[in-house]
Amino acid sequence: MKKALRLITVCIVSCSVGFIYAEDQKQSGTSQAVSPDGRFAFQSAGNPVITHKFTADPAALVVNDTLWLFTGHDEGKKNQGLIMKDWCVFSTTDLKNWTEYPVPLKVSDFSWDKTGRAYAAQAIERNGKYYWYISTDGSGIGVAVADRPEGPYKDAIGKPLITNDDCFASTHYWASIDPAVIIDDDGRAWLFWGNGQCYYAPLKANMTEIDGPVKKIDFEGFDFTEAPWIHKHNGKYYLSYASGYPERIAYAMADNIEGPYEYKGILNEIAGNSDTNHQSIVEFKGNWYFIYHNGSHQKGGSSSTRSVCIDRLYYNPDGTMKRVVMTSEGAAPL
Ligand code: FUB
Repeated sequence: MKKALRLITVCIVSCSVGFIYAEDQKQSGTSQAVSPDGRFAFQSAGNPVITHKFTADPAALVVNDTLWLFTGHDEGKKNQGLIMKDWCVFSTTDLKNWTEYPVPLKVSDFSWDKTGRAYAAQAIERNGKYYWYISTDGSGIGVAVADRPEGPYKDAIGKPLITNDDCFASTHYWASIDPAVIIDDDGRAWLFWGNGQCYYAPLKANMTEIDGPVKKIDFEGFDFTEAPWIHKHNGKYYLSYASGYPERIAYAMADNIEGPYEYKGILNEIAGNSDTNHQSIVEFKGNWYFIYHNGSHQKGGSSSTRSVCIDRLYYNPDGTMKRVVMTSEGAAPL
């Protein structure tokens, strides 16, 4: 009875500021709250950033003063294979206070998907629309579109944008995964993807059609597993990617988006608690961040129950990147 009264009091007080305080969802030293429209506010207490669910394959997008985080969602059991049915969206303005939005996109939203597996994805903004490139475990890469970063999203073309048929140097069924997208300073958009081989192609300005031949990245020392991510810094192109297995993150640099790329070394070591290690690299409010997943969740983290972490990324004076230090403290506060 006492407990019920306390809960009612908490609800009344919290509703007046727009959120219902969820007492039994408290993270240690942090608070969480659910709003009537399904938004979920929480504070991170370091790494992993998100502890109320398992999240993987982070892709960050900075829009004005907000960092939007698009993730996959591990729903399986510890070390028992991947179960991933939907994707998640989170936002923050300070890396400490986060909002999660109602599920914006499910793999079942793509009628052509036969795998039921919501693999890695990345979203980008163009002309006020948000394009979310998603992958499945073999049915191909799709693109969803929304008017707002938090969605709701819908399949933009009703068919895959890329299939295994485009992966001309691959024979395995999961070659067309892990899309990474960038809009270059000249306005040209590019899609990179792959497993075992790293493919790329230009996109039309409508962001929903390929605009040229599919090509493949190659350079000396390129041991590419999956998870390409392209970013630009001081006029140089950086291609980071998961290498080997268990995965570490390595990277290469180039003066042009199509290369030639030069291998620059390991950026993030094998996590040890997760076989995969999928990264996103962004500048936010003047600092650079390395956003990745590992299996460090203290309650059941593993290769199939992964969690997103954020740490700082630093450049050397010559433009190469310093090796990332994975921390428990994380990158917040700014
Ligand atoms: O999360 C599913 C798959 O595992 C991703 O597509 C890969 O990059 C790896 O993280």
